[in-house]
Amino acid sequence: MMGRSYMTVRALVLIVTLLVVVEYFSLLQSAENADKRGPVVFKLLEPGDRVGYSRHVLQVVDPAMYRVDRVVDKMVNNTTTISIVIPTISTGNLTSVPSSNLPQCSMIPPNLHGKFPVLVNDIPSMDDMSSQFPGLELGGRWSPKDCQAKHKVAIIVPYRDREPHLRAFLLNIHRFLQRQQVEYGIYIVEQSGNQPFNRAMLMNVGAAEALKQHAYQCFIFHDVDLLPEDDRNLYTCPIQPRHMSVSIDSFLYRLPYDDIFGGVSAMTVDQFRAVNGFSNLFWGWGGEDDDMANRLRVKKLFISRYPANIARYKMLKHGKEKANPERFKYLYSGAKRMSRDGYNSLKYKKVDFMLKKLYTWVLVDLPHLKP
Ligand code: NGS
Repeated sequence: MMGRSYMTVRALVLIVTLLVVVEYFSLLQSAENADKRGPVVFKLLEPGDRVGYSRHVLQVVDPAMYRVDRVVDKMVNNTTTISIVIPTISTGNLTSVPSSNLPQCSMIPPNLHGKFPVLVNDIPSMDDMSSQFPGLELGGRWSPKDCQAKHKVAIIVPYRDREPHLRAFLLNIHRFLQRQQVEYGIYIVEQSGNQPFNRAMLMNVGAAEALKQHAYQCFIFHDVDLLPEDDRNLYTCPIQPRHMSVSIDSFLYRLPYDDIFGGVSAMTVDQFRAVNGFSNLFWGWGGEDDDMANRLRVKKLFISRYPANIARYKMLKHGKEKANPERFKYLYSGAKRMSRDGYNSLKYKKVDFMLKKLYTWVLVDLPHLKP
């Protein structure tokens, strides 16, 4: 009798333990679609480290790193110097009637080259380069002259202190985009000062500034060091958010993990608004793109991709950046915060703004915002 009830208690303890373990793993919502092909490997990923295939970034880190133990109060700069920017997002209509008499551009642009040699040597000065693109309007804007573009795209580039990369980027991207017959503008959003780089916040600023200027339909968020190698990789507005930099030469043209959304990615204005843009809290390298992937999942949006043999990029060489030690904490708690941390809480001080020949330049001071 005693033996039987002892067994029952043991069985109950076992069941409760199992339930706790199951609950714990289900809380790791970001890893919900764990790769079926292999066991989860926990390893701290440093900038530039490459690991085997994983579904989500949280599969390659120690879970202890993303527990929220304490919220560090790092707070706010003098708000009187900061312009609060909560622009109304105008929604472009992809099916709108053309406003000119030109015929609509064809779905498949006629002058594509496919794979083409990316230019990385002997990049001209900005002035010399400008004369290579006589069709550009001020601010690095362009639209096809003999047809009505189907897509109005703002290319948003978070930037600081990489002038040679910027020249190479501009030379390649203008040539590339003009073959694709999209209407576009290039926005270089530069962070002033020496604080850690806040890529995501710069992208929010870029979206706000671009929409103040024109009724863009979508954004392509673009690292300055990535140069597309194949012009069939169309920079059009996506149906579902599109991760564009699928295969990069320095990663041996392999996707590091399935939910990656960094490098180059495209979202419509509506999709961007639905997820409240990017988090403003990621200072330093890493995690902000994974946070966006989580936001997309919460809003039931899916990451789409072109085939890897087309969505190919060359990465320009640069040193490793310092990883943000807090990225896992903010990543793990991101879904809870997304309605109040993002585009609707964005603040920045616009230090300078200029419509240059090859691009629109926005120089900003970014404040630390409350989590
Ligand atoms: C992950 C980062 C992402 C980053 C990706 C690829 O580990 O932000 O590596 O980086 N996530 C975290 O650190 C949480 S790359 O090798 O391209 O520099 O985009």
